[in-house]
Amino acid sequence: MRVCIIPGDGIGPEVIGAAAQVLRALVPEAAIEEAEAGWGAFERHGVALPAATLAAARAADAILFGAVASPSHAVPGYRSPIVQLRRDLDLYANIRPVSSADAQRSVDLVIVRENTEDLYTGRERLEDDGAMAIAERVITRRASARIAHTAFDLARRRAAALGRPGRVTVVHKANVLRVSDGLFRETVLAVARDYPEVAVEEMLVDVAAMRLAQTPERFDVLVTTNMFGDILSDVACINGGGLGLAASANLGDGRALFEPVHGAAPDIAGQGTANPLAAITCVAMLLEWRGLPAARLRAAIADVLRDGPHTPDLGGAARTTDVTEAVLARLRYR
Ligand code: GGG
Repeated sequence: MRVCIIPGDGIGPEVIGAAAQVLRALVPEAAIEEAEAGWGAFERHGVALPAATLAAARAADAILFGAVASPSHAVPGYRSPIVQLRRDLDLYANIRPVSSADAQRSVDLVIVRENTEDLYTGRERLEDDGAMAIAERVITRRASARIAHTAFDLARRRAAALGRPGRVTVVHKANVLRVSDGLFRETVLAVARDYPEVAVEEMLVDVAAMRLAQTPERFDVLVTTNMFGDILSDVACINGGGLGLAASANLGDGRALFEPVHGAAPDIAGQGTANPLAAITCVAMLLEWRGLPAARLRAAIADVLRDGPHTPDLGGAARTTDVTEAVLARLRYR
């Protein structure tokens, strides 16, 4: 198996270093190749996603991506490398599972986010001598239909595995964005008719945000557009112990990139205190996607979550290396 690792900026190298150690321990024969992307790469090479990185990502069986820190102001020549990777590799489905870290709640949901279009196509411009900024929101029937199939297929598989009916919540704002979200809504509801055994409901994005905070147990699979999914998945991951534990998969047909949901966290970068468990959980998702066993790794992560050591985001004082070593130690003895 060829795995391309792209550590990126900030805490990306720290957590991807941990994930690579775990991957090497479980799959010693994996060929791991490192490639650059992000703000650091832009400063070194004048491009945030060098051609060599894109080529390495294309050639790999799977990609492990850390985090990038794109500036919030326009920088000539700079494009977000993760948004570009998702689009160039056609990784159209962003899968963000959340399950409750504490045994008192029974949250077990997955946000399925369309990953290639919406406001993230970068079609923005200034008009009126710079007095007006315009961003084009692109929603297509094709992308909406394929993300809908991803969500309903997932709900069907989860229902079979968990022995209970499946449900998909279609999240949109079609009461205001009548044309763009109107097309998304209509397309997803048409696909729903192919899955009569899966229940379907609609929810406005603002209501979904409130319910994800208030009653997350009620959700199974949510499907939504790119930006709503980006925001809602950060809200949802509060129920799974916070951003330090949230892992995600970006899936295309036969391709996959796995990344922690968290960003580059410049405030703690270089301190050795970043929580590596989201990145390590990405390794579990990668193995499962390849059809390889990941139960030992999942159990090791659960043990460390229960017994510690914990990094500061979980109330502990452990370092990234302590948590990584604890996971590796459990893998040795399991
Ligand atoms: N690992 C996810 C990640 O890097 N999140 C931050 C993010 O998506 N940033 C977009 C960017 O900086 O271009």
